[in-house]
Amino acid sequence: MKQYHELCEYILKNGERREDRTGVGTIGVFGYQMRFNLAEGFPLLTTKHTSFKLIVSELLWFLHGDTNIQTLVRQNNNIWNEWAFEQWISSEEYNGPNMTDFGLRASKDPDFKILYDREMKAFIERIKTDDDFAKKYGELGPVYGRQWRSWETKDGGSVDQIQTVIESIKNSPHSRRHIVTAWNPAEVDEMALPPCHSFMQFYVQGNKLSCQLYQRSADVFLGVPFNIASYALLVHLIAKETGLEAGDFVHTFGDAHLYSNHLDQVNELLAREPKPLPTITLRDISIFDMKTDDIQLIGYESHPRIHAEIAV
Ligand code: THF
Repeated sequence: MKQYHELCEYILKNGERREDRTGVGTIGVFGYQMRFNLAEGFPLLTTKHTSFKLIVSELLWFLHGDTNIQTLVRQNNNIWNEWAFEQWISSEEYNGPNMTDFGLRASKDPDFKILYDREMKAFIERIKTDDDFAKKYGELGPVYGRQWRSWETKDGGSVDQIQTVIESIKNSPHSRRHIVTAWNPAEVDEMALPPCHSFMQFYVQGNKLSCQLYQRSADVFLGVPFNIASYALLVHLIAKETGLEAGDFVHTFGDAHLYSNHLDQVNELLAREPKPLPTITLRDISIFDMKTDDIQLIGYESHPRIHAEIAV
């Protein structure tokens, strides 16, 4: 995936140092665009192992309108744990050791990291097994799933943006209003994390369905490989539901950054030779009924995973 390597190289060359919310520090640029022709293969990064299973379970979680991490952790998907944990440790009910700034402290203090790992493990175990606890502390607020499937309206009703966009693609392919937005200004404050991939538009030309995403903030080493594959898969799913072929995925960025503790890893990745892209197959059922096993990745060959710490 030349496009991803070029993005990393562009930031290494042009990125400027910035302090950020997490305290880790980044180098970043503002404004960048990549394009993936999905007929050339499925854009799952080959220069480090990237878990397709995690990408599928997260996307189906969004598509099912779910906003509680219980569903994810029961499928061993732990990518949203930190944001639920943050809410738990700042609640009245939490009376364990002080976990303020756990992400930053765990990366600097090995003794604290042991303590943190233990608390996190106990938290996730409780989310998995205790439904009442999960209802309260596994909930991330009105994040992607809620906005995509049931954006709340003034009169107390709701808008299913995904269903609506599927209908508009089918009924009026050349419309310039095939929009889904997760950015709901009235509810941003209630979300554990305001949506990073915030706004998408679909586009039909001939029998090809394309999609452009506006991503306001992008963690290029950890998040972006997931984000590319996730939206590429979404294009395949919506194309299937509307009887079209997958066209281009256009990925547009606001603040695209590399965290300062990911730079060695980026250079290691850039030194690797890309391998041919895999493909995917979908079971012939409605995308709303799909489970993880209905989406198969074929012929994925990759270099080994490169570990990096997530900034919280
Ligand atoms: N916050 C930050 N700082 N970066 C992000 O990429 C990000 N996301 C989501 C929400 N907040 C974010 C969560 N997505 C991983 C990947 C995607 C994530 C979160 C974490 C991650 O750690 N990936 C590891 C593998 C993890 C595993 O195997 O369990 C990796 O090596 O790829 C972007 O939308």
